[in-house]
Amino acid sequence: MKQSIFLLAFVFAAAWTARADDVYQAERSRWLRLAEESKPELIHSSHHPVRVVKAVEDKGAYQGWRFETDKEMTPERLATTNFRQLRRVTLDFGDHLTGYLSLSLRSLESMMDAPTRLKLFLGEVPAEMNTPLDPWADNRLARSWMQDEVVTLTLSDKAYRLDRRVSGRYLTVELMGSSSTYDFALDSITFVSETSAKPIADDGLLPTCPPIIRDIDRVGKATLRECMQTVYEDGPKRDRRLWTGDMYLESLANRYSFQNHRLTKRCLYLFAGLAREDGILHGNIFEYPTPKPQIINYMVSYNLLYVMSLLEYWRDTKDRETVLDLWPVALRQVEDALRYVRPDGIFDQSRGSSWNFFDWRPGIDVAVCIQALTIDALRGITELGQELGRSEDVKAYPARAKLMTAAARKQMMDKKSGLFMSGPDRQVSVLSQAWMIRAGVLNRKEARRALTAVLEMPESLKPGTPYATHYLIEAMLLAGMTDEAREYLTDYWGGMVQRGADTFFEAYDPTNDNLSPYNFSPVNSYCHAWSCTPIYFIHKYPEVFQR
Ligand code: RAM
Repeated sequence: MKQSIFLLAFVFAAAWTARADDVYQAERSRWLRLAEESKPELIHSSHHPVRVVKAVEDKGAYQGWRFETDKEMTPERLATTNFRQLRRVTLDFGDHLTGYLSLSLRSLESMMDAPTRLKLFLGEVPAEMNTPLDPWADNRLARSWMQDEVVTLTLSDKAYRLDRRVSGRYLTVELMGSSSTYDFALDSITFVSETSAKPIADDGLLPTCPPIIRDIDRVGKATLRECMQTVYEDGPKRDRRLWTGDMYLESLANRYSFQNHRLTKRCLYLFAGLAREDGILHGNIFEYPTPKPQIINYMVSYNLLYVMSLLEYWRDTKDRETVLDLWPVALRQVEDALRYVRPDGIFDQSRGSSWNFFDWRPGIDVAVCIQALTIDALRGITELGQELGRSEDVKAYPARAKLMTAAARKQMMDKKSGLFMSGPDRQVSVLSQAWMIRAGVLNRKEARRALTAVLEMPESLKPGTPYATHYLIEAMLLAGMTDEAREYLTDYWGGMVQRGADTFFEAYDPTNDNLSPYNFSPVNSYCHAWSCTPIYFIHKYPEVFQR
């Protein structure tokens, strides 16, 4: 008895201390309620296959595979064809969709006297559906991200809905087992798609806009539409979660397209409501069954982009109430970043365990990038503080930014070439220059010189994702390299369009089709939020991209 009272007291005390240490204790549940209240309605629409296709291995096609129309079969004919004999078919829905798949088995003159087992495989791009998946190597992401499902249907003439939300354009159905006397056809193949992005009537482009830019804008919007669910997802096939870095870019593209600022508000509140007890944010969040953070991802780089997202949300909405409400969260992230900054003004990554993500390019050194982003966030939060009437909270930051700027120039920049060199091996990457330009550490002339040189250097590390490329384009525009920015954007994102992209890919390198952060390109996401940002550039700078 005595022992259990003691235990109870201990548990109570522990819980109390935990709560007392929770810096957002008073706000957490309200923040999560506000997030819930800003949850958008999903808009549903039904789709049916537009054609039956055949896979063709073709060295000239993206990743070596393409689909061509099957001349002998159509979706209509499929509905009366005996699938017991056909056994396998690939269908094309004509567009990238996210949602739920259903179908039924239609009896053709005989009765279903045994269950029917099918394999359904939904994919985003042709190669994904034509590359053997097994054996699945240990160093890859989970095998179960692949959307191949074995299902057993026990009733004929009744719609079967696949439980799992899927995302893609192509569907292969394969017969795995059925009664040898049961003749049936695949019928009512339907994809009910969902998104929270309301259709936009006008593409908002000038009549002078070149066709390739129109295409890039259209594919960018399709990408964002697919990722705009009840949060800004990163990829609707994979990873289906909210990441700060992706949210930041999606919210910029949202400004020039769907303009759903309530969704941004929801995401900002979700991050805040699920922050650690010491006030630091988690890099990503799962929404279902109830919102939860993935606690392994402590990312100062992404936390600083939360600050920048709040600034952009302010610019979009002037919603003082929300921004002031989340102001302590923004300040806390900046304070945490400053914990890494040595007295000499250098961000020292060894002072903590942050994963400072900037690109998936193998071997990228991010010391320069995180230095630059911290400077940028100091400027961003100072601007926001001043606009909110919170100058007092940010009064120390301009001097910190100045110190970090001087330190970057002194310790990270090579005087002769004018290039930033990152880490102990003095790595020269495009991204280091891009982030320093964004942070305003280089003037226009220096910026132009650095970018021109680094892009020409064969040995410099180039961006490996559209995420990283976004910051390169931004830097080019800041450096006044408008022709170069237009050309790069057109080549890079236009390259994906020319390779058949319905939506923009998570990882893309025009020189390496099979580039994959996960050592296996089929598990890449081919509709990835962070890749939709040409929308932002095309509409923000019409004089550069639309004339
Ligand atoms: C991947 C996803 C996501 C990104 C993180 C850092 O898992 O592509 O979009 O933000 O990495």
